Amino acid sequence: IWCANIKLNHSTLKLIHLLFCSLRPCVRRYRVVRRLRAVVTMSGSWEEFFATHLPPTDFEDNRSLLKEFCDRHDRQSHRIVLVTSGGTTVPLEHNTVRFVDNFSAGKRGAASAEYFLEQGYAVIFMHRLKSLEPFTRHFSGQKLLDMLEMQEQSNNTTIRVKQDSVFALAPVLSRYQAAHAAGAILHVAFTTVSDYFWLLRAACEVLAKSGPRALLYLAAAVSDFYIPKDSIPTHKIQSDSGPPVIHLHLVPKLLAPLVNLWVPNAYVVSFKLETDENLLIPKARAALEKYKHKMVIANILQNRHQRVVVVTREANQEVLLTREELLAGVDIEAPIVDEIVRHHTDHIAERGAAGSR
Ligand code: PAZ
Repeated sequence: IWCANIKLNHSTLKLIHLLFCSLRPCVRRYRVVRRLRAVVTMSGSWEEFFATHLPPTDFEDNRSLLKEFCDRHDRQSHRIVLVTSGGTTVPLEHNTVRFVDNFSAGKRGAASAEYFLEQGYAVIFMHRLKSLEPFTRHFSGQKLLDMLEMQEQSNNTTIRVKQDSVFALAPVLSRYQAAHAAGAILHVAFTTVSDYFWLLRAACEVLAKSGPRALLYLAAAVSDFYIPKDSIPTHKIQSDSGPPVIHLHLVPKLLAPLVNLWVPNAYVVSFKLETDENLLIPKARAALEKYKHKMVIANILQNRHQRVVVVTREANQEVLLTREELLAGVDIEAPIVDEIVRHHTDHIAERGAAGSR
């Protein structure tokens, strides 16, 4: 006012104040509309994706299992975590002989699921078929068979765990049996990126009821590209007609509707994988800024099992294993899960308090 060299008397100032107060709800409504419009603009493509791609054949069975699992744990007010794990495929033919795949082995998701169970969470383990799974991951390849010995006496064959393997098998077996006896873990499997999208949305639909008790831990390596259904040939691509030209499209970014529409009260953790260290933190921060979820776990391909950075709005926190810890088989997922559980507890307290106000 002074800069503009205009003098306003008291009643004019009061009028301006009143005008501002009456505009405030409109400003708030404008912000909400702008946020919704952003989702709708982005949603064009995710809705189109679901409208043009059929659900996987076992979809209804999995949807019922998800509903039953979440209802049961909701009744007991348990925290539920959805862990996604492993890579998605992009088929090049409907009768699929060939497909585009990625590197993910599913170690991050499988190990994290075990640590969430230890912390008392009910776990939906949504994983790529045949990728690593909780508990069995400790005995992949020939490890399990190497632990056994067989004795044959006349018609009687006995198979036993070798004495020096008992110490390795017993603790894992006991945690496995406890989790299954308590019905604390549900496995659902996907293969293609389209299967993954359908299952993810179905899981969100049932998790929405858990409000802030739901935690989404999206560690799967989901393809950024796909071939729309209409552009995929039915039969095996033949080589007679020369090298094929394959046109990949960008997949819709489901994090936008997931955070804003499907599970708006859940604590959502996404992952960011890069190969260039210089891009890692800027891209993790850009994702937080864009999708407005709670946390990004940033990691570099080559050392992803030794170092991650936990990126939240407030800070970047490095989680690092020493070389000795890594060689001794320590899982970096243990401190990652501890950190997330701490943040999730705060989130439940905040949202719970907001709900009761
Ligand atoms: O599955 P894995 O243990 O071999 O690797 C884990 C990971 C790198 C897939 C995961 O930590 C991750 O970053 N997932 C998201 C990848 C992405 O940016 O799409």
